[in-house]
Parts: sequence; structure tokens; C-alpha cells
Amino acid sequence: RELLGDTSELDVVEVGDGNLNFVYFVSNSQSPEKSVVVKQAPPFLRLVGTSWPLTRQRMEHEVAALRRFGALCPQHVPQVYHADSKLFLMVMQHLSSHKILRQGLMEGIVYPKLGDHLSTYLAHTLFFCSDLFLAPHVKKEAVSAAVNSELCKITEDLVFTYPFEDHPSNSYSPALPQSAIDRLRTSEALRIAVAEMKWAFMNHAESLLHGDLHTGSIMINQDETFVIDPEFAFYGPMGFDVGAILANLWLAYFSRDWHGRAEGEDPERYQQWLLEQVAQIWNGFSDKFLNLWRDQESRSKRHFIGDDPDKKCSEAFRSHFMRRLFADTLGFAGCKMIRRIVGMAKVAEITRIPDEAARAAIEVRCLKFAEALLVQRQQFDSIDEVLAQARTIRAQREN
Ligand code: SR1
Ligand code: MG
Repeated sequence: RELLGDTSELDVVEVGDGNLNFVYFVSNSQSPEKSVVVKQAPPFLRLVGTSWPLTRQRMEHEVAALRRFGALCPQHVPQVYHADSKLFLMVMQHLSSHKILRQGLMEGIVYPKLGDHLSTYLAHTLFFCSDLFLAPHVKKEAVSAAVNSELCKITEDLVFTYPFEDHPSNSYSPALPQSAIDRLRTSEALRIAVAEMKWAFMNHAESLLHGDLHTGSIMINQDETFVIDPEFAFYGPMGFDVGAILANLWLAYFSRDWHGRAEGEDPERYQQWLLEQVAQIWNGFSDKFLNLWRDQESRSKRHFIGDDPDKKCSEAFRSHFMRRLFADTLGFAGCKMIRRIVGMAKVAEITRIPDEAARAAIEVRCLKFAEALLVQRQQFDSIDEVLAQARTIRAQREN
């Protein structure tokens, strides 16, 4: 009532386009600027319907994660006004002047603050929920409170397993060459790399993750960026969140060859901007994360590795840590790209390419790049090297 005023006449419209839940805009009919979002978890997966039952407790995970992330990074997380654990719903801030990032990228919109905002969000949420900041017992209790087995199982299946086998939930573009599909099932190096990422996802409880950080989970305008929808939140490997964002920017990059031309532009300018965002997100995240870590150690006068008066070993450990995190990020990004091409839940920038041959050609490039990310993840020395690989694979399009 405080937010909506007189609630005797409300306009309610269902607007959700996600795979799991229902989302409603609720506004005062007389003063539509008074509005909120109501999000409710039905006892099934929205994408499939009642034949795929799902417990409604996922709403509690989402509310808890929004509150936690909101406390750490209020400028990038919408406010939760109210949560009802019996109705499995929450009432939250209506971001009325923001657009889903995936949609904005398909329209070719430049967001000048994207890289800075997302790198801040990642650095703050991933650092402050980890053992680099929390006391060991607090972290362990947080891990246990955030166990989210049901939604993690969806990711374990749909991201790390089914796309690499002959599974009925997969679907393939009609023109996608059989050799590209076979490769996902038969390349030993690729299968091992994916299994390593799956193992890390299931076992490396490093920090509280959003768990589904694709460009459909981000709302944006020219000034502000908000991260929504953390129902998949759990304690997992940090690179899973970072990799999810990068994967989706790379899907936007490769698919721009279609969307850019369809809009009568030279796609390369926007593609260049997309790759700059990838570099800004990784480099910005890495710098901000390391600064938070160094500040924390100076303030607490305690090094994670133990006594280290000249900080030499601490700095060396930090650089090992970031190298491993970078490799993880690339590996997870590879898995995320592959699942969006051949798995069950697809993305609009690919599915909305009506020309079958053009779509398949873009999908093949995405798969090639994803494979390189996975198999060579420990060989890449910098994000610039990875971007050079993306450009090389895109340049092969005429062959
Ligand atoms: C079966 S749910 C499909 C996908 O939707 C969510 O956004 C997650 O990415 C999940 O894997
Ligand atoms: Mg979602």
C-alpha cells in the first residue's frame, strides 16, 4: 500500500519471459508510476509446464540471494520490498526505465557503463562472500544455508551433461552439420575439459554465485545496471558467474553478423564494442577484486596465506589465484555457449536468425570458439589473446 497508494484498482499484467517463474507488473490504475514487480514461483518449470515439477522453495533462494547481493552492491541489485514464503512470491522494485540486456544487445544499443558496472558487481559479490573476507565458520554456515540442490541439478544436466550426449532434450538447427554435433560427443579433449568444469561446479564452494548470470538476468539503461533473477544462487566456483556473462557477450558477438546486417549496418563496429566490454569486464573485475583483497589484508593485518611481512608470497599467490580463476572463467564460458546452441534452453540472438544456413554458420563458429575456450583455457595468458581467437574464428566465416 505504501508503494502503490490506493490499491482498490490495480492493473496487473504478466510479463515474464524467463524459463522458471511468473513475473507481474502491478500498478495503480490511476497513477501508473506507482508500480511494483511481483514474482511468483509455480510448482513446475514454466518453460515446460506441469510435466516438469519443481519445488517452490527456489523463491526463498532468490530472495535470500537478492538480499545478500543487495547489501553488498545496492547500486546493482533491485530492492526486495516484501517476501511471502507461503505464497512463494516476492514484491520488488519495478525497473521501469530499464531493458533486458539481451534485448538491448540485439538492438545494437551501446551501454557506456556496462563493463564498469558488471565488473564492480562481480568483484563485490564474489569477494565478500568468499573465505578471503568471511570468517571460516561464517562462510561454512553460509555454504550450508545456500545449498540449492534442485536448481544445481538442472545446471549439472543442462549445461555440463546433456549437450554432450545424444539426449532427447537437445535440439539442433536443421542446417547444423552432423560433424559439429558429433564433435561434441567424440572429442576426448573436449569431454575431459567439460567434465573438469562439471567437477569444479559441483565441488568448489568458493563464493555465493548468482548461478545464472546471462544477459537475460541483467536490466540496463544508459546510467544504471541491475542484476536480477538469482534463483540458481549457491556456493560454487567464482568463474561460473564471470564465465556466464562473457559467454553471453560472445554469443552476441558472433550472432551480430546476422543482426547487424539485417539492420543494414556494418556489424564490425558493434562487435568491436562487444569485445571491449568483455575485456573491461575481465580486467575490471580482476583489478577490483585484487584491490578489495589487498585492502582487506591491510585492514585486518592478516594475510590469507599466513605471516608474510614483505607481502611477496601473498602477491605471488594472488597471481596464481587469478590465473586459475581466468582458466575457470573461460572453461565455464565454453560450456555455457555450447548449451545455448545445442541444449534445451536457447537464446533469442541465435533462435531469431530465420535464415537456416546463416544461423547454422554462426552456431558452428560459436561451437568452435567454445571448444577453444574449454580445451585451451590454461594456455591463454590474457583476455586479449582470447579476443584475438574470437576474431580469428569470426574471420573464417567466408571459408
Ligand atoms: C530448465 S530451465 C532452463 C534454463 O533456464 C534458466 O535460465 C537456466 O539457465 C536453466 O538452465
Ligand atoms: Mg532466470
